[in-house]
Amino acid sequence: MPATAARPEESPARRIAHLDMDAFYASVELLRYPELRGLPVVIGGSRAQQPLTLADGERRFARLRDYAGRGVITTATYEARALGVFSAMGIMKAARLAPEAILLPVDFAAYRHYSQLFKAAVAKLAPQIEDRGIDEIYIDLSALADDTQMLAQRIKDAVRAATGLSCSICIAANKLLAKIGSDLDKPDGLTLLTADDLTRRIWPLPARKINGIGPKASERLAVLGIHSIGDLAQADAGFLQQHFGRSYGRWLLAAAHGIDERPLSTSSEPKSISRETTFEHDLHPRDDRQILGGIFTALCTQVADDLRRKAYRGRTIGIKLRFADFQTVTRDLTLPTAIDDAQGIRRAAGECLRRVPLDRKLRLLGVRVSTLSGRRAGKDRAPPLQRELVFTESRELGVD
Ligand code: DCP
Ligand code: MG
Repeated sequence: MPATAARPEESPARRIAHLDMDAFYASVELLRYPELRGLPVVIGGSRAQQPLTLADGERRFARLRDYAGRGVITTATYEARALGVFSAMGIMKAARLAPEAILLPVDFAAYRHYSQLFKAAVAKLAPQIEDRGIDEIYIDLSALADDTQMLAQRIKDAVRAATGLSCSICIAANKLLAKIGSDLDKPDGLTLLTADDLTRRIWPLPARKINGIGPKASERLAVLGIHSIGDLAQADAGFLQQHFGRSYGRWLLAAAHGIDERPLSTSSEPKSISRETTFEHDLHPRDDRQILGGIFTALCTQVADDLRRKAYRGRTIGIKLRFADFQTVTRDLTLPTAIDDAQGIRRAAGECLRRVPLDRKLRLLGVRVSTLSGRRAGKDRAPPLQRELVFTESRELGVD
């Protein structure tokens, strides 16, 4: 009997979506150049491939056949994929397969912008989101009342309304299945996977379709005669553990049976909020006392604003000084209650400052508030500590 049989049943209430944008970079480019719709288009060029706009307004695009260099394709439209051109392929190689395909340069700023737009649109409908990168997210829909199909459609519609772009979404019992499923009906897919679909739709797929079975593992599996997810599901637990180690061997079998109890990692809770600034010119605590005082107060005000905007208070107030020789010193103190006001932060930070000998020029000053508690979530309840928010700023100082 497989090792998975002893595991508890997955809670039927879980509904996890995986959403992945279709041909993401290429689709963003098509918003800008709609005349390229329906054509094989490849994204991967640099400035030299920037389209030229002629006097009559017509645009002239670079073609793959004209490319010389060592660039790599980031993505391609589905029309280009039909010609055998894919992500990570060298552009010169792609040019041999699809010489007439259009080549466009990458514009990460535009892709980041559309990434934020689609994520914000989804967050309005379903706030439990795990961010998996520029074009994919997991969404936990378990707490929502609506019909699964309707929810999926509503999310797709919201993404399209916010961006003009299509995405593929799968809703399943867990992240592992949802991730596999969102690829099944691409592009513009809407896939619902139920327990019955495991043997019918998942088992025939190659083992490498499981997120976590990379090229090396799938090669080793193939050597052992295991090609499909179904083959893996039928494999002996001891055999797998013997070849892949206890932990990975167990995981392989569980994954092939569609078992995955990982929760979404939705938290983006900061563990501290800070502001720091590097001066244009080094400043001396005595000679530039007034300027430094102004900067110090401004940093405290900015941190207080950040705290309020994000609805946090903090108990630990700290400072950071970096001297001209790059020696860095920090001091902090912890208050009995959490605060978020600029005066309180300034007072506490001033106390910290008194504990540093100020006899040399400084190049950086920073103020940090930590031991955060979320105001919305009730008094002084510490949020999970995960990452730091640091706002850095360089500003010009008119030193007289
Ligand atoms: N990307 C990249 N290099 C790769 C793979 C991807 O730069 N080797 C970039 C370009 C893609 C984006 O990441 O547009 C998202 O990757 P996907 O794997 O989701 O690919 P696409 O969104 O382009 O296509 P699909 O419709 O298959 O999701
Ligand atoms: Mg994608």
